[in-house]
Amino acid sequence: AKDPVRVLVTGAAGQIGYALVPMIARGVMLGPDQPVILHMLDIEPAAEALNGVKMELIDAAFPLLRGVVATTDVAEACKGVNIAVMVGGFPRKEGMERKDVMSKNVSIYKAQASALEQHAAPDCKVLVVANPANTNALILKEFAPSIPEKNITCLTRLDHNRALGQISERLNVHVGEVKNVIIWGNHSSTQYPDVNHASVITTNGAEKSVKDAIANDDWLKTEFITTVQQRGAAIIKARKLSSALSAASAACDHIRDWVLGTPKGTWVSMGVYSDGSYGIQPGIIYSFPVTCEKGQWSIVQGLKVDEFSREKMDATAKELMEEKSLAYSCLNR
Ligand code: NAX
Repeated sequence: AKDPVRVLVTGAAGQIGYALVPMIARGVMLGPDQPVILHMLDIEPAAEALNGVKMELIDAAFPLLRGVVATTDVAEACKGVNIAVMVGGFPRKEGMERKDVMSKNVSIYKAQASALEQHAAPDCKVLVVANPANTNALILKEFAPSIPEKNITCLTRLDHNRALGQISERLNVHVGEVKNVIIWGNHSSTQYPDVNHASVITTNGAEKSVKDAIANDDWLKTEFITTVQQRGAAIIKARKLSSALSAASAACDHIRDWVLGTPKGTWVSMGVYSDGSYGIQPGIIYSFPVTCEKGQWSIVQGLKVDEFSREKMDATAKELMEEKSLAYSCLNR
Protein backbone atom coordinates (compact mmCIF):
# COMPACT_ATOMS: atom_id res chain seq x y z
CA ALA A 1 0.00 0.00 0.00
CA LYS A 2 1.15 3.54 -0.74
CA ASP A 3 2.20 5.92 2.02
CA PRO A 4 -0.27 8.78 2.49
CA VAL A 5 0.44 12.08 0.77
CA ARG A 6 -0.05 15.25 2.83
CA VAL A 7 -2.13 17.85 0.99
CA LEU A 8 -2.49 21.39 2.30
CA VAL A 9 -5.54 23.47 1.41
CA THR A 10 -5.45 27.06 2.62
CA GLY A 11 -8.70 28.99 2.89
CA ALA A 12 -10.30 25.60 3.50
CA ALA A 13 -13.35 27.05 5.27
CA GLY A 14 -14.25 29.04 2.14
CA GLN A 15 -16.41 28.18 -0.87
CA ILE A 16 -13.76 26.53 -3.03
CA GLY A 17 -12.30 24.77 -0.01
CA TYR A 18 -15.67 23.21 0.79
CA ALA A 19 -15.92 21.78 -2.73
CA LEU A 20 -12.25 20.82 -2.94
CA VAL A 21 -11.52 18.88 0.24
CA PRO A 22 -14.06 16.09 -0.44
CA MET A 23 -12.68 15.72 -3.97
CA ILE A 24 -9.18 15.27 -2.59
CA ALA A 25 -10.42 12.83 0.05
CA ARG A 26 -12.16 10.77 -2.66
CA GLY A 27 -9.02 10.41 -4.73
CA VAL A 28 -10.03 12.78 -7.52
CA MET A 29 -6.74 14.68 -7.21
CA LEU A 30 -4.15 11.95 -6.67
CA GLY A 31 -5.90 8.78 -7.79
CA PRO A 32 -8.14 6.11 -6.28
CA ASP A 33 -5.24 4.18 -4.73
CA GLN A 34 -3.49 7.10 -3.05
CA PRO A 35 -4.26 7.68 0.65
CA VAL A 36 -4.15 11.31 1.76
CA ILE A 37 -3.82 13.34 4.93
CA LEU A 38 -5.59 16.69 4.60
CA HIS A 39 -4.08 19.80 6.17
CA MET A 40 -6.59 22.63 6.29
CA LEU A 41 -5.65 26.20 7.13
CA ASP A 42 -7.87 29.20 7.63
CA ILE A 43 -7.78 32.34 9.72
CA GLU A 44 -9.07 32.85 13.27
CA PRO A 45 -12.52 34.28 12.36
CA ALA A 46 -13.18 31.11 10.33
CA ALA A 47 -11.80 28.67 12.90
CA GLU A 48 -15.19 27.37 13.98
CA ALA A 49 -16.41 26.91 10.41
CA LEU A 50 -13.14 25.13 9.61
CA ASN A 51 -13.75 22.74 12.46
CA GLY A 52 -17.21 22.11 11.01
CA VAL A 53 -15.63 21.09 7.72
CA LYS A 54 -13.36 18.72 9.62
CA MET A 55 -16.41 17.18 11.34
CA GLU A 56 -18.05 16.63 7.95
CA LEU A 57 -14.92 15.01 6.55
CA ILE A 58 -14.98 12.56 9.44
CA ASP A 59 -18.70 11.95 8.89
CA ALA A 60 -18.15 11.22 5.19
CA ALA A 61 -15.99 8.21 6.16
CA PHE A 62 -13.71 8.47 3.13
CA PRO A 63 -11.62 5.29 2.95
CA LEU A 64 -8.62 7.15 1.46
CA LEU A 65 -8.59 9.86 4.12
CA ARG A 66 -5.98 8.92 6.71
CA GLY A 67 -6.00 12.07 8.77
CA VAL A 68 -7.20 15.66 9.02
CA VAL A 69 -5.30 18.60 10.44
CA ALA A 70 -7.49 21.71 10.82
CA THR A 71 -5.64 24.71 12.13
CA THR A 72 -5.16 28.48 12.08
CA ASP A 73 -1.43 28.08 12.66
CA VAL A 74 0.49 28.42 9.40
CA ALA A 75 3.54 26.47 10.56
CA GLU A 76 1.44 23.55 11.77
CA ALA A 77 -0.56 23.59 8.54
CA CYS A 78 2.56 23.44 6.37
CA LYS A 79 4.33 20.72 8.34
CA GLY A 80 5.53 17.97 6.00
CA VAL A 81 3.10 18.77 3.17
CA ASN A 82 3.83 17.29 -0.26
CA ILE A 83 1.21 19.31 -2.13
CA ALA A 84 0.03 22.81 -1.23
CA VAL A 85 -3.12 24.28 -2.76
CA MET A 86 -3.28 27.93 -1.83
CA VAL A 87 -6.92 29.03 -1.96
CA GLY A 88 -6.89 31.47 0.97
CA GLY A 89 -6.52 35.13 0.26
CA PHE A 90 -7.98 38.55 0.69
CA PRO A 91 -10.95 39.14 -1.62
CA ARG A 92 -11.56 42.39 -3.44
CA LYS A 93 -14.46 44.14 -1.77
CA GLU A 94 -16.59 46.84 -3.28
CA GLY A 95 -14.92 50.22 -3.26
CA MET A 96 -11.48 48.81 -2.52
CA GLU A 97 -8.54 49.93 -4.58
CA ARG A 98 -6.49 47.43 -6.55
CA LYS A 99 -3.43 48.49 -4.66
CA ASP A 100 -5.00 47.76 -1.27
CA VAL A 101 -6.11 44.26 -2.32
CA MET A 102 -2.66 43.61 -3.73
CA SER A 103 -1.02 44.82 -0.56
CA LYS A 104 -3.06 42.45 1.63
CA ASN A 105 -2.31 39.48 -0.60
CA VAL A 106 1.37 40.29 -0.92
CA SER A 107 1.73 40.17 2.85
CA ILE A 108 -0.25 36.90 3.09
CA TYR A 109 1.81 35.22 0.35
CA LYS A 110 5.10 36.49 1.69
CA ALA A 111 4.34 34.98 5.11
CA GLN A 112 3.02 31.70 3.72
CA ALA A 113 6.06 31.38 1.43
CA SER A 114 8.33 31.41 4.48
CA ALA A 115 6.16 28.89 6.30
CA LEU A 116 6.20 26.51 3.33
CA GLU A 117 9.92 26.95 2.93
CA GLN A 118 10.55 26.09 6.56
CA HIS A 119 8.01 23.36 7.15
CA ALA A 120 6.86 21.69 3.90
CA ALA A 121 8.39 18.49 2.49
CA PRO A 122 11.48 19.25 0.39
CA ASP A 123 9.88 18.56 -2.99
CA CYS A 124 6.52 20.17 -2.21
CA LYS A 125 4.47 21.15 -5.27
CA VAL A 126 2.55 24.39 -4.91
CA LEU A 127 -0.60 25.52 -6.74
CA VAL A 128 -1.86 29.06 -6.12
CA VAL A 129 -5.58 29.52 -6.74
CA ALA A 130 -6.27 32.75 -4.83
CA ASN A 131 -6.37 35.94 -6.87
CA PRO A 132 -4.40 37.64 -8.21
CA ALA A 133 -3.24 34.07 -8.79
CA ASN A 134 -0.21 34.66 -11.03
CA THR A 135 1.19 37.45 -8.90
CA ASN A 136 0.48 35.69 -5.59
CA ALA A 137 2.46 32.75 -7.01
CA LEU A 138 5.28 35.07 -8.01
CA ILE A 139 5.46 36.54 -4.49
CA LEU A 140 5.43 33.03 -3.05
CA LYS A 141 8.32 32.08 -5.35
CA GLU A 142 10.34 35.18 -4.42
CA PHE A 143 9.99 34.55 -0.70
CA ALA A 144 10.59 30.81 -0.80
CA PRO A 145 13.92 30.71 -2.63
CA SER A 146 14.73 27.20 -1.43
CA ILE A 147 11.64 25.75 -3.14
CA PRO A 148 12.57 24.98 -6.77
CA GLU A 149 10.85 27.54 -9.01
CA LYS A 150 9.47 24.70 -11.15
CA ASN A 151 7.43 23.64 -8.10
CA ILE A 152 5.46 26.89 -7.93
CA THR A 153 2.47 27.26 -10.26
CA CYS A 154 -0.87 29.00 -10.49
CA LEU A 155 -4.28 27.87 -11.66
CA THR A 156 -5.41 28.67 -15.21
CA ARG A 157 -6.88 25.20 -15.73
CA LEU A 158 -10.35 26.50 -14.96
CA ASP A 159 -10.02 28.90 -17.90
CA HIS A 160 -8.64 26.06 -20.01
CA ASN A 161 -11.59 23.84 -19.09
CA ARG A 162 -14.02 26.67 -19.79
CA ALA A 163 -12.53 27.00 -23.28
CA LEU A 164 -12.93 23.24 -23.86
CA GLY A 165 -16.51 23.53 -22.63
CA GLN A 166 -17.39 26.37 -25.02
CA ILE A 167 -15.98 24.48 -28.02
CA SER A 168 -17.79 21.30 -27.08
CA GLU A 169 -21.10 23.14 -26.66
CA ARG A 170 -20.66 24.90 -29.99
CA LEU A 171 -19.85 21.70 -31.89
CA ASN A 172 -22.22 19.56 -29.86
CA VAL A 173 -19.52 16.98 -29.12
CA HIS A 174 -18.48 15.50 -25.81
CA VAL A 175 -15.96 17.70 -24.01
CA GLY A 176 -13.54 14.76 -23.83
CA GLU A 177 -13.23 14.85 -27.60
CA VAL A 178 -11.81 18.38 -27.62
CA LYS A 179 -8.18 19.00 -26.73
CA ASN A 180 -5.19 21.31 -26.89
CA VAL A 181 -6.77 24.69 -26.38
CA ILE A 182 -4.35 27.11 -24.71
CA ILE A 183 -4.77 29.81 -22.09
CA TRP A 184 -1.90 32.28 -22.41
CA GLY A 185 -0.95 34.73 -19.69
CA ASN A 186 -2.80 36.06 -16.70
CA HIS A 187 -5.79 34.52 -14.92
CA SER A 188 -7.70 37.74 -15.51
CA SER A 189 -9.82 39.22 -18.27
CA THR A 190 -6.67 39.83 -20.37
CA GLN A 191 -6.01 36.08 -20.65
CA TYR A 192 -5.85 34.84 -24.24
CA PRO A 193 -7.83 31.65 -24.93
CA ASP A 194 -6.28 30.31 -28.15
CA VAL A 195 -7.76 27.53 -30.32
CA ASN A 196 -5.29 27.73 -33.21
CA HIS A 197 -3.76 24.36 -32.30
CA ALA A 198 -6.84 22.70 -30.81
CA SER A 199 -8.44 19.60 -32.28
CA VAL A 200 -11.66 17.67 -31.99
CA ILE A 201 -12.69 14.09 -32.69
CA THR A 202 -15.66 14.26 -35.05
CA THR A 203 -18.60 11.84 -35.04
CA ASN A 204 -16.93 9.60 -37.65
CA GLY A 205 -13.90 9.25 -35.38
CA ALA A 206 -11.52 11.45 -37.38
CA GLU A 207 -9.42 14.17 -35.78
CA LYS A 208 -10.06 17.64 -37.12
CA SER A 209 -8.75 21.06 -36.22
CA VAL A 210 -11.20 23.10 -34.15
CA LYS A 211 -10.80 25.98 -36.61
CA ASP A 212 -11.97 23.79 -39.49
CA ALA A 213 -14.71 22.15 -37.48
CA ILE A 214 -16.16 25.47 -36.35
CA ALA A 215 -15.50 27.21 -39.66
CA ASN A 216 -16.33 30.60 -38.21
CA ASP A 217 -13.18 32.60 -37.55
CA ASP A 218 -15.18 35.60 -36.57
CA TRP A 219 -16.84 33.76 -33.66
CA LEU A 220 -13.52 32.27 -32.56
CA LYS A 221 -11.82 35.67 -32.56
CA THR A 222 -14.56 37.55 -30.75
CA GLU A 223 -17.41 35.91 -28.87
CA PHE A 224 -15.51 32.76 -27.96
CA ILE A 225 -12.64 34.73 -26.46
CA THR A 226 -14.79 37.15 -24.50
CA THR A 227 -17.08 34.38 -23.24
CA VAL A 228 -14.11 32.53 -21.74
CA GLN A 229 -12.56 35.73 -20.39
CA GLN A 230 -15.85 36.84 -18.81
CA ARG A 231 -17.08 33.45 -17.63
CA GLY A 232 -16.17 34.13 -14.00
CA ALA A 233 -18.29 37.29 -14.02
CA ALA A 234 -21.19 35.41 -15.66
CA ILE A 235 -21.11 32.80 -12.86
CA ILE A 236 -21.14 35.53 -10.20
CA LYS A 237 -24.11 37.18 -11.91
CA ALA A 238 -26.04 33.90 -12.01
CA ARG A 239 -25.07 32.42 -8.66
CA LYS A 240 -24.42 35.60 -6.68
CA LEU A 241 -21.28 33.72 -5.68
CA SER A 242 -18.07 33.08 -7.59
CA SER A 243 -17.15 29.78 -9.25
CA ALA A 244 -16.44 27.11 -6.69
CA LEU A 245 -17.12 23.56 -7.86
CA SER A 246 -15.52 24.21 -11.25
CA ALA A 247 -12.52 25.87 -9.59
CA ALA A 248 -12.11 22.95 -7.19
CA SER A 249 -12.39 20.46 -10.04
CA ALA A 250 -9.81 22.38 -12.09
CA ALA A 251 -7.41 22.43 -9.13
CA CYS A 252 -7.69 18.62 -8.98
CA ASP A 253 -7.09 18.37 -12.74
CA HIS A 254 -4.03 20.62 -12.45
CA ILE A 255 -2.37 18.60 -9.68
CA ARG A 256 -3.40 15.21 -11.09
CA ASP A 257 -1.90 15.93 -14.50
CA TRP A 258 1.23 17.46 -12.96
CA VAL A 259 1.84 14.47 -10.69
CA LEU A 260 0.52 11.61 -12.82
CA GLY A 261 1.26 13.03 -16.29
CA THR A 262 -0.72 14.36 -19.25
CA PRO A 263 -2.07 11.84 -21.79
CA LYS A 264 0.10 11.38 -24.87
CA GLY A 265 -0.59 14.02 -27.50
CA THR A 266 -2.44 16.27 -25.05
CA TRP A 267 -1.33 19.43 -23.35
CA VAL A 268 -2.92 21.54 -20.62
CA SER A 269 -2.52 25.14 -19.45
CA MET A 270 -0.60 25.99 -16.27
CA GLY A 271 0.70 29.25 -14.86
CA VAL A 272 4.46 28.74 -14.52
CA TYR A 273 7.59 30.82 -14.13
CA SER A 274 8.47 32.06 -17.61
CA ASP A 275 11.75 30.84 -19.06
CA GLY A 276 11.47 33.19 -22.05
CA SER A 277 9.55 30.72 -24.24
CA TYR A 278 7.46 32.39 -26.96
CA GLY A 279 9.19 35.69 -26.26
CA ILE A 280 7.50 36.08 -22.87
CA GLN A 281 9.92 37.80 -20.51
CA PRO A 282 11.28 35.77 -17.59
CA GLY A 283 10.34 37.13 -14.17
CA ILE A 284 6.59 36.60 -14.33
CA ILE A 285 4.27 33.64 -13.76
CA TYR A 286 2.54 33.22 -17.12
CA SER A 287 0.13 30.57 -18.35
CA PHE A 288 1.61 28.36 -21.08
CA PRO A 289 0.66 25.08 -22.75
CA VAL A 290 2.53 22.32 -20.91
CA THR A 291 2.88 18.57 -20.95
CA CYS A 292 3.76 16.70 -17.76
CA GLU A 293 5.75 13.56 -17.19
CA LYS A 294 7.16 12.02 -14.00
CA GLY A 295 6.01 14.96 -11.90
CA GLN A 296 7.64 17.59 -14.12
CA TRP A 297 5.97 20.02 -16.50
CA SER A 298 7.56 21.33 -19.68
CA ILE A 299 6.35 24.09 -21.92
CA VAL A 300 5.20 22.86 -25.34
CA GLN A 301 7.66 24.31 -27.85
CA GLY A 302 7.49 25.29 -31.49
CA LEU A 303 3.83 26.28 -31.85
CA LYS A 304 3.25 28.85 -34.59
CA VAL A 305 2.11 32.22 -33.31
CA ASP A 306 0.32 34.52 -35.75
CA GLU A 307 0.05 38.27 -35.48
CA PHE A 308 -3.38 38.21 -33.83
CA SER A 309 -2.13 35.84 -31.12
CA ARG A 310 1.15 37.71 -30.65
CA GLU A 311 -0.66 40.90 -29.80
CA LYS A 312 -2.92 39.20 -27.26
CA MET A 313 -0.05 37.23 -25.68
CA ASP A 314 1.96 40.41 -25.25
CA ALA A 315 -0.95 42.38 -23.82
CA THR A 316 -1.54 39.87 -21.03
CA ALA A 317 2.24 39.73 -20.33
CA LYS A 318 2.24 43.50 -20.05
CA GLU A 319 -0.54 43.33 -17.47
CA LEU A 320 1.49 40.82 -15.46
CA MET A 321 4.51 43.14 -15.53
CA GLU A 322 2.28 45.91 -14.19
CA GLU A 323 0.90 43.65 -11.45
CA LYS A 324 4.46 42.72 -10.57
CA SER A 325 5.51 46.33 -10.10
CA LEU A 326 2.38 47.04 -8.10
CA ALA A 327 3.19 44.04 -5.88
CA TYR A 328 6.76 45.24 -5.42
CA SER A 329 5.62 48.75 -4.57
CA CYS A 330 3.44 47.18 -1.83
CA LEU A 331 6.47 45.30 -0.48
CA ASN A 332 8.46 48.47 -0.14
CA ARG A 333 5.78 50.41 1.66
P1 NAX B 1 -13.94 32.48 0.03
O1 NAX B 1 -13.93 33.89 0.48
O2 NAX B 1 -15.20 31.69 0.11
O3 NAX B 1 -12.82 31.65 0.83
C1 NAX B 1 -11.55 32.14 1.07
C2 NAX B 1 -11.11 31.62 2.41
O4 NAX B 1 -9.76 32.03 2.63
C3 NAX B 1 -11.94 32.16 3.58
O5 NAX B 1 -12.38 31.08 4.40
C4 NAX B 1 -10.94 33.04 4.34
O6 NAX B 1 -11.17 33.06 5.74
C5 NAX B 1 -9.63 32.35 3.99
N1 NAX B 1 -8.44 33.16 4.20
C6 NAX B 1 -8.30 34.51 4.10
N2 NAX B 1 -7.05 34.88 4.42
C7 NAX B 1 -6.37 33.74 4.71
C8 NAX B 1 -5.05 33.48 5.11
N3 NAX B 1 -4.17 34.46 5.28
N4 NAX B 1 -4.70 32.19 5.33
C9 NAX B 1 -5.58 31.19 5.17
N5 NAX B 1 -6.85 31.39 4.81
C10 NAX B 1 -7.25 32.66 4.57
O7 NAX B 1 -13.38 32.51 -1.46
P2 NAX B 1 -13.46 31.36 -2.58
O8 NAX B 1 -14.65 31.57 -3.39
O9 NAX B 1 -13.22 30.05 -1.95
O10 NAX B 1 -12.21 31.78 -3.50
C11 NAX B 1 -10.90 31.67 -3.02
C12 NAX B 1 -9.93 32.38 -3.94
O11 NAX B 1 -9.91 31.76 -5.23
C13 NAX B 1 -10.27 33.84 -4.20
O12 NAX B 1 -9.08 34.61 -4.14
C14 NAX B 1 -10.80 33.82 -5.62
O13 NAX B 1 -10.64 35.08 -6.25
C15 NAX B 1 -9.94 32.76 -6.24
N6 NAX B 1 -10.41 32.14 -7.48
C16 NAX B 1 -9.48 31.77 -8.40
C17 NAX B 1 -9.80 31.09 -9.55
C18 NAX B 1 -8.74 30.64 -10.50
O14 NAX B 1 -9.10 30.08 -11.52
N7 NAX B 1 -7.45 30.85 -10.26
C19 NAX B 1 -11.21 30.82 -9.89
C20 NAX B 1 -12.12 30.82 -8.71
C21 NAX B 1 -11.83 31.88 -7.68
O15 NAX B 1 -12.42 33.09 -8.11
